[in-house]
Amino acid sequence: MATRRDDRLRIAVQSSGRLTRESTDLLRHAGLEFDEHDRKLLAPCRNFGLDLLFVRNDDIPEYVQDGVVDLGIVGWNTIREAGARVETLAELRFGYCTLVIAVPQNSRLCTPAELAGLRVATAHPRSLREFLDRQGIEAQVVEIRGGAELAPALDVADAICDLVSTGSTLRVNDLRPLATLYESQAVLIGCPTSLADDRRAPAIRRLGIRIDASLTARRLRYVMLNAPRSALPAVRSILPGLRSPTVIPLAEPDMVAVHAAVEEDVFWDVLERLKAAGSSDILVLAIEKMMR
Ligand code: PRT
Repeated sequence: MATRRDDRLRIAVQSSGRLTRESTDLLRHAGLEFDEHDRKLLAPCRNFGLDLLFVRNDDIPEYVQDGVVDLGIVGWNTIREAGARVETLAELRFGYCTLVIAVPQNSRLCTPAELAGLRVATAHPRSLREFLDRQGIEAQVVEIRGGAELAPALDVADAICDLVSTGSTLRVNDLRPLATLYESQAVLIGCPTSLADDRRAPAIRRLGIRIDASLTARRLRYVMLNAPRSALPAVRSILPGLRSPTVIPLAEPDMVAVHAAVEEDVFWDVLERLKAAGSSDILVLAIEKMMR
């Protein structure tokens, strides 16, 4: 366990890669002020007792597990692959991807069971072996550092196991998915020792509340609309899962204004239904922060 010199928290963030921008954006949106400089490993926050440590993605699970840092932002797949003992504190809703086994378009393989006796190239050997063991498939795992998609064309492997987000890398390389191992997104992770440490836990909780408020605000829209009072039951029934909306009488008799927060996932559907129920002058605003 690394010795820590002070009581400032440390959070590990990918230094340069797919998760970097959204990780730092999230922390800024949670109200943290810091500067990023090229080639600087450490960015101290000016308004919170926290230092950002910019490191390689694959190092983050171990740094968090060993207490080199208290917190980290990393893809869930990376923790799973590292087998790290860390606590997942929040799902961050970016860095979405799926770990799949894929084969050449013209392959005769239709099921993962048919991989028995064949070679699968991957940079995710632990996840692949776990999957093969669970399914009782005896295939050869060919460990590579990257560029798995080229392995079948180079006759290094018969199939690959790699992360997919848009699917374009598979398409460009004439591959098709055969099986899905798991889905992943970026997560906030914590070191179990730091979380149990009375000197660190309160600050971690405060930071967690800020990040949560920021995440909640990001997935909600504030909707304001006008509606005939007679349409109120229908309008309210369209705004499910939320606490009772705010209803304000308007100067025009029999008209009310309704204000409510609506989940981004169902946002367009809800808007169409509100309109069909007789709502008008629908105004939609972004929410800066939201604490439940
Ligand atoms: O460079 P560093 O050492 O810091 O790490 P790294 O090379 O592992 O980082 P990076 O930036 O490639 O990936 C960081 C994390 O982003 C991953 O651990 C995942 O959690 C997440 N992520 C999300 C992805 C993808 N989507 C993704 N599509 N990571 C990699 N890919 C690759 C995939 O391996 C394949 O080569 O993108 C290609 C497929 O993409 P599509 O869009 O064509 O399907």
